[in-house]
Amino acid sequence: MNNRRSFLTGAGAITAAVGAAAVSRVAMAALPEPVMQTKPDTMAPLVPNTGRPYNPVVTLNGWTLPWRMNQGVKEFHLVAEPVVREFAPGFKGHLWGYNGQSPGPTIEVVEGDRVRIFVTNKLPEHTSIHWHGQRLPNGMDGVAGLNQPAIPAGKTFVYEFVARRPGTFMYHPHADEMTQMAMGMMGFWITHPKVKHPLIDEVDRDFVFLLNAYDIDPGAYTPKIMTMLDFNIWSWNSRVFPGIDPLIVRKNDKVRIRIGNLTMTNHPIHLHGHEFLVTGTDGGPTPKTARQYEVTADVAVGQMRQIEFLADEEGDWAFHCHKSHHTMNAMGHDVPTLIGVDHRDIVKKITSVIPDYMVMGERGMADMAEMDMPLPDNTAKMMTGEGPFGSVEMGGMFSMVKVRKDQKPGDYKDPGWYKHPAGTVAYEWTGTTPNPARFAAEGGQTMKAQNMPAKEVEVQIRKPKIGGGMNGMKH
Ligand SMILES: [Cu+2]
Repeated sequence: MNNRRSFLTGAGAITAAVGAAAVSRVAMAALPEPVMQTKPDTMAPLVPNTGRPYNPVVTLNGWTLPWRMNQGVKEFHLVAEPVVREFAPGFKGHLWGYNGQSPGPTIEVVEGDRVRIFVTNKLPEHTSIHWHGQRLPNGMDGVAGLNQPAIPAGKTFVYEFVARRPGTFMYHPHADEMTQMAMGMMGFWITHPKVKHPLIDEVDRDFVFLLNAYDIDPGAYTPKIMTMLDFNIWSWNSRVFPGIDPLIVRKNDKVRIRIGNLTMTNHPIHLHGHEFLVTGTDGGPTPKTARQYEVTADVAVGQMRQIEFLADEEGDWAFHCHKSHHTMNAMGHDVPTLIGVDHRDIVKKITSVIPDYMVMGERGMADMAEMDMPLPDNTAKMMTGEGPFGSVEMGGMFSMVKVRKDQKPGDYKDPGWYKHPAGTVAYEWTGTTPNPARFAAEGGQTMKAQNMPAKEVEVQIRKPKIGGGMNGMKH
């Protein structure tokens, strides 16, 4: 990431885009030039060079939107538009987003700032932006039909308000919300405190990302927008592991991570190796007396959680959603559990008719990570990510916090894999392995070995459903 630190000077990655034909050039001339981002990389923090100073955040696989000061007003320009987002190498989605990416850029302001946001709509339908969690005049709240007319395709609207309270917020459309959020329209908003706040600590690293989810069939590019529950792409900032960057910190850094949830279900976010405090929610900083140490924080739908910890243990620490299906990539869910079923004979028979037939899961699903099975184009492997000891067998909402004592302050460059001191890695026992006495006392093995004679196998027949919707038939 280090070589991208120069992005403020416009080196390569960021380009100013000319307004689409749909927006009148005269109107565009008065607007701040929209800044676009075409890469899914984690950009260096945007250090403010105008306006009030603050300690900037790092958006995981994202960036902060530059602004211009106009007579004391901080002006931003968001462009709602179709985008192509790389979820992970080899897997791209055709999404809707802002300024070239989904999610949109993070907006960072300071408590008390007067903010003016130009929103240009380059979508094929109307939109609006709701500034989730903010105190603002009712007419700026962005609910189309209720607080304002929707922004028609091709038009630009202006939102203007004072960022009244410090905290972590989100933005998203409030017009055809189901479609537009399913397509990836959302972003983060940070209001930094103007002066030292008794409940907001200074930290060394401050990361932000959104939890989002998509339903994209293997081989397809566009999310299905009607899906309510059975999503198959569980992402952080529209990236899936191993496409999600690790969070790089220096040993003994105070670290803050702000997580917002704009999916349709809750996500228990779990950090290994450290305990954290939940220091803030959508409602603002958490009172100190209400904070308790946790290793998992549930982030419910529409919520934001801000966690803080001292990164005082070196290593590569897993950091992920604890719903195990959310750390997998695209998969079908209508798959029977076949663990323990020896179906070699059946496979032989089927492959004589269907040569590509594949059996999944007779020893669990871990084989899926190693198997080089043919996937449709544009499909992320279900479980993947190569670690120093083999496949990590994860996808979706998974990353790592990499804690290193020799990481330089402010350096976010990936240091590679942790080098474990000798004698500190779990190892294979090569001595004798007597049967546990407990099992013997119970009268023998509770789990019999493989290769049992067929006659001892008790087979549960899976009966076909009769006549479709007769769910009651299932046992
Ligand atoms: Cu989850």
